[in-house]
Amino acid sequence: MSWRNVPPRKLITATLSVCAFLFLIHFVTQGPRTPTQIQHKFASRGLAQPERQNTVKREFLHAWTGYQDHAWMADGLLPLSGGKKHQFCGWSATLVDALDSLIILGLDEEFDEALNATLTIDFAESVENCDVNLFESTIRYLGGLMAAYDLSNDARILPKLIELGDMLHSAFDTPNGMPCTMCKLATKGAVVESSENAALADIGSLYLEFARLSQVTGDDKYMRTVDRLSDVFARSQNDSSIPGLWPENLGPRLVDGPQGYDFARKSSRYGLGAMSDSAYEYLVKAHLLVGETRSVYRTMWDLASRQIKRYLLFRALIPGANETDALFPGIASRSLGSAQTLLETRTEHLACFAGGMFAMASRIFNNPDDFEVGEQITNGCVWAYQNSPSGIMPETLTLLPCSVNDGLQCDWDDSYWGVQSNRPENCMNGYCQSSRYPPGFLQVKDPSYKLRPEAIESVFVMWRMTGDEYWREVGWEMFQSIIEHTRSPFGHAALLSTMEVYQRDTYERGLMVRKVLARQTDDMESFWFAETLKYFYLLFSDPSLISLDEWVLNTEAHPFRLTRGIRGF
Ligand code: DMJ
Repeated sequence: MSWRNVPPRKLITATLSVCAFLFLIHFVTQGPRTPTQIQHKFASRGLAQPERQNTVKREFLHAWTGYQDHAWMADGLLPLSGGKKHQFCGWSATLVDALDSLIILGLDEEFDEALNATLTIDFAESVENCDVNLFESTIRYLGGLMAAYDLSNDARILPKLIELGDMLHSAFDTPNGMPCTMCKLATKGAVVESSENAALADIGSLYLEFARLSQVTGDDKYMRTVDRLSDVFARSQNDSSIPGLWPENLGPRLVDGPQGYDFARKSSRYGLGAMSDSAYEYLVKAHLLVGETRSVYRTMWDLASRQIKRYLLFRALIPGANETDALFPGIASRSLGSAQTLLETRTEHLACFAGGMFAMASRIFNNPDDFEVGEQITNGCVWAYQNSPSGIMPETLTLLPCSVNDGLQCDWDDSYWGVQSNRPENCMNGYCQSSRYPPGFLQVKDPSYKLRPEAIESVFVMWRMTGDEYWREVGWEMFQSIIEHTRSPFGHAALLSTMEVYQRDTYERGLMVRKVLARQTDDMESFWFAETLKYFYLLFSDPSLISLDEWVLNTEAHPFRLTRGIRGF
């Protein structure tokens, strides 16, 4: 029987059945449209490591008690002397920066006390005498308050967010709408001029906080302002001497002038560390927050990430390089119009965040190869921790690039290392650092450790994205080294040098113990609470706590909720 003979009703029923079947197949294989999944699909709950978590919490409390007792409401505690410091206009930076960590670590009483104190801060007070650091105030104060609000839903925080947000927003009340990065701001009517020079990170990492402020208040003025700023970044991305990258210094005042392209020509140095870092991180994270409505972040990331891989990342000659499989971010220079790019193979602790950034970007932008790049950058930082005399990576570290003469020759070669590390440029007054330091550490210009989070941040992201316990093991080693060397009478102290350790007699529970320790210095930045200890705690927690699929962390590790429309417009 031909289909022509089939009665029309039967034909329609058959057609509908086929359609329904095809739809079912499509639904089963493709599923409904789900948001991008960043975290590994953990098979079960109960993956916390409570003993390790408690150890982290104990250390947090040790430093927090020091702050409560000796520096309450100051910007920072001096962990050796028990003194306090004024750093960011005296609005209690440590207090505000730590708020959401207190919630995450389950320190409820401490959080209540800290929040009540925070609500008494008058952000307008003392501002007349203080140059407001726009970047630091945005990421620490505004970010800290925002995360406390997103996590606690405490309505009392909202007016404070607006009070501070409005003041910081007034930094954009300039003739060309570009911000002043270090200005005296007042809540109302501030007249300011945009900065002549600004570090890339200082104006490139304001998006998340102001955009989220619009989402939670329903007032889109903050988001409009940072949208305009992002457009300037997008327009200028190919103006620099390495198109696709922005140099370490920018010229906000030049935007829209006759030589607007000079905005991105203030410097010819490019990196992922100090001055630049979070500007690239925010391309990825801004896309997470608003990417469905603004494609500009994806476009900028595509261009930038290609050039980062091409010009900034390098392989280094380190023992066991092939097994370690590490990549390091360096610093590139190229003058305008030149075809020659110089790479300084000095890597920074600050740039270690790039491991997590590339790994997350690989999922968000569906670019699987970038996951490996992220993993390799993280491997490099872990290598530097594991091989330094203190078990902690120094602030900066110069490495010998693998020889490119015969392909990429990364096999360790003692004699090659000997010759290279004794070259005059690697020595001072005839004294070569590499003779004191472990193989692979060519020069250490800044051997300090400032309690920074970037390496553990990337280790944390790798764990959450892979579920591979290896990352928790290396993270635990890092934690132990850091605590061993930094624990001090009132908190945890930054280190003068990670590369030199000395025998010291200390007392523990009344007994004298001889330890080999690094020298400390009397400083403890607020990011110790906001970031470093939080990342350690989250590494050992169940992965559902601050899931990377539900939260986006600002560059100070403050989580902002990703649920669209919940309180926003
Ligand atoms: C923090 O304030 C932030 O992570 C910032 O992006 C870079 N520097 C410090 C931590 O090292």
